[in-house]
Amino acid sequence: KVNDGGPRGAFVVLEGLDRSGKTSQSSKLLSFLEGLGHPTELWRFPDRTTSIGQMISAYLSNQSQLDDHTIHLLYSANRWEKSSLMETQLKSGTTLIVDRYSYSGVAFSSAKGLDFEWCKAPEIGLLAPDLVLYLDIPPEKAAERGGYGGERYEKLEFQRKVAECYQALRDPSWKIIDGCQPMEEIQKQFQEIVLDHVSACKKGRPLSHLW
Ligand code: FDM
Repeated sequence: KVNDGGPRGAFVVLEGLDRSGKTSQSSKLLSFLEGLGHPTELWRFPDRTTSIGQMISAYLSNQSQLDDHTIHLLYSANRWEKSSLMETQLKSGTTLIVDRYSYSGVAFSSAKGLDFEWCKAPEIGLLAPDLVLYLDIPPEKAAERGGYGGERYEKLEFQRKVAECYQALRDPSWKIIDGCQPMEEIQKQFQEIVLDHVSACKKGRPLSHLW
């Protein structure tokens, strides 16, 4: 059913460590695509607006404690609860720029020591992005940018482990962009790559599933 290959919006995911610049770059991408007249929405995970998202938010701000497996499954459930809307939007021709997805899910939980394959399992069957843009920045550089807030994972030691886990997840289709370049430079590179995918999806490209 999903695999009909008709014209649709592109599903673009931005990944990277905390403070790598994903959030600024994703809003820039949104205005760029909108400016060209492409219907586009900016999404992010965790989506803190749902009731599952509120549980995640409370956990991240240390207002609640949850077992590592439990929080992992909540993150995954938070993606599953949005997945049919995601499919509808893509099929209606809307491009989705998504700030974090299953890759964050696996990288952050396996950085805590959970089994890598176990972490991947609940993501099986979710829509696969057309493009993963990885903003590559050394954990030390990210920490120097300051503004590591008080959230649970915003600690240098932990971010180092997350970087290693992202490394293990990377596949050759990912676009790795040097996150230490000036913002405008990154923006230009993003724009070019994303436009290619928007055009390809507009012509028709089947949706696929993880992993
Ligand atoms: N995070 C995010 C996870 O641990 N698993 C996930 O599946 C996702 C989507 O949540 F530290 C972590 C990554 C980050 C935190 O993300 C909140 P934002 O981008 O700072 O809201």
